[in-house]
Amino acid sequence: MINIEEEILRLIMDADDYISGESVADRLSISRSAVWKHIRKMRREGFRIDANPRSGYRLVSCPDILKPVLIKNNLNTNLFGNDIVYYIKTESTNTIANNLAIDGAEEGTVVIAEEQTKGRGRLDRSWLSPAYKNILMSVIFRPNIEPLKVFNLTMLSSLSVVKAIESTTNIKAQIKWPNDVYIENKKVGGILTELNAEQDRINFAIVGIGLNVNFDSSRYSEIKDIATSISNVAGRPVSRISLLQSVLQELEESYKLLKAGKVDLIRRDWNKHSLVIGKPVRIISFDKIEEGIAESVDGDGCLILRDNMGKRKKILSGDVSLRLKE
Ligand code: BTX
Repeated sequence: MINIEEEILRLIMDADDYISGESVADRLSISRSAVWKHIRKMRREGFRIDANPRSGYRLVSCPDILKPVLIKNNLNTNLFGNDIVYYIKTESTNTIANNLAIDGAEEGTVVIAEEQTKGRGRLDRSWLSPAYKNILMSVIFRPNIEPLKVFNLTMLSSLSVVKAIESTTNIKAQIKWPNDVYIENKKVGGILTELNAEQDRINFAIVGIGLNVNFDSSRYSEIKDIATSISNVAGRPVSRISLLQSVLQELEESYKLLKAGKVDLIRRDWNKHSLVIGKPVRIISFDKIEEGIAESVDGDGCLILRDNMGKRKKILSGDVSLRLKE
């Protein structure tokens, strides 16, 4: 189904200068007054569009909202972001992406929301995010890997987020095993990977990414001591569109490596960005607490912990939380 508003926007975005209302109307087979009605609606959304009775319309500037047409503009990917599904408000982008994937949506489909009413993290935890401030997205993967190797998707996604933050803002970000992104020892983002699989093959996986961009986390008592946002660290607002485009581009690069069997390259890079490797940590699961040094992460995504007796232990990421020891 074509979205007329997005089509109008695409036409005025692609025009170097003014484009006449008549030409927009003709190309979309709608009336000139219908074009004008959509333009007024877009202006209310924050688009600055110059309207000149003789020359037509000219786009002056766009708001930082995550409409697909704005994300696709100058996006250099072949897979990730070909199909973008956009919600102003939804329950959880992971739930929507899961439903779309069950209905056969293509690999690389991205679901984006400005706000979630039931955003979730691991272990039934919730993910907080005010509307229009952050990035809330889910990506459909249909990888040809064994279910046991699904951690590779979490790994390449967290690495992509870190690289996107660095290339767009120059801010150094790190990865806290298994799925969190940190800046200056505070959580700035998280990855939630959910799997639909048979015993020996993956039907699809949904990778949900929550990233705090222009969010004042100090206003949320539940997380104010542990969370930060990119704008907090940068000291200025950051373009969510550029950041999201960069995440998609990085995902595309890393996924190419995964498909080419070069997962070791991804792991090496991921380890370089790790916040925990080499550090004393505490691993908390529902029935016990273990302490030791986080030594490495193996091919299945397990953390290799050297405990205080010098014994190596393999920790599964599934149901544990990791804390860095002071
Ligand atoms: P997690 O389980 O590691 O993190 C959840 C925990 O993080 C919460 O219990 C809370 O303490 C803290 N937290 C909640 N919100 C924030 C925030 N905005 N910033 C920092 N800390 C926070 C991490 O799970 C994975 C989160 C994935 C979220 C995305 S958003 C798009 C997609 N849809 C969806 O429902 N989930 C994913």
